[in-house]
Amino acid sequence: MATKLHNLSDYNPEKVPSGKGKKVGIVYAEWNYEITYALRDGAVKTLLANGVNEEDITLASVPGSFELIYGASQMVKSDKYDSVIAIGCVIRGDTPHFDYICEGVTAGLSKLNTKYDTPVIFGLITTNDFQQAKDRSGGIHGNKGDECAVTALHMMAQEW
Ligand code: DLZ
Repeated sequence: MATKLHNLSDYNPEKVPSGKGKKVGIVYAEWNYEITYALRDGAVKTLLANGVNEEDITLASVPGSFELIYGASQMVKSDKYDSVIAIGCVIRGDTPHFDYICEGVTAGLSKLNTKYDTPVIFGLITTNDFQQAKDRSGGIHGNKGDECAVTALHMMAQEW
């Protein structure tokens, strides 16, 4: 029996708010760069397609996903951005620290969201193997970078 593939990044383009005039910081990890670059590029493409100006998108790289906390924190504290997207990829097979890194990044980014007014979007892919990460970074399950961009657009458009 054929398995129905589900694009996890599916969204209704008619319901995505414009990002015109909005400033977005994207911090991305170099670890598993084949994946994180594809996620970053997906996020940039979707932001541009929805009205964000190229000069209003700032990219910053950090060595690994754990450093996303620091990078996102610096971006948020700078007060230059309307939202910050944090992109990383942790693969279970690669590290016995898998759970520690995932929990650390999740807790660190969550804390920023409750402490500061700039929304931080969670773009950390956590998978069992490389193929699963490929499938979610422009493969059969879409691109989580697109999804992060759409999330950022919604969060920036909302009157809180
Ligand atoms: C050390 C490490 C390992 C083993 N695996 C990953 C990974 O799969 N994905 C990732 O983004 N980073 C990994 N890192 C690096 C850590 O995130 C961090 O850069 C180092 O522990 C230094 O703080």
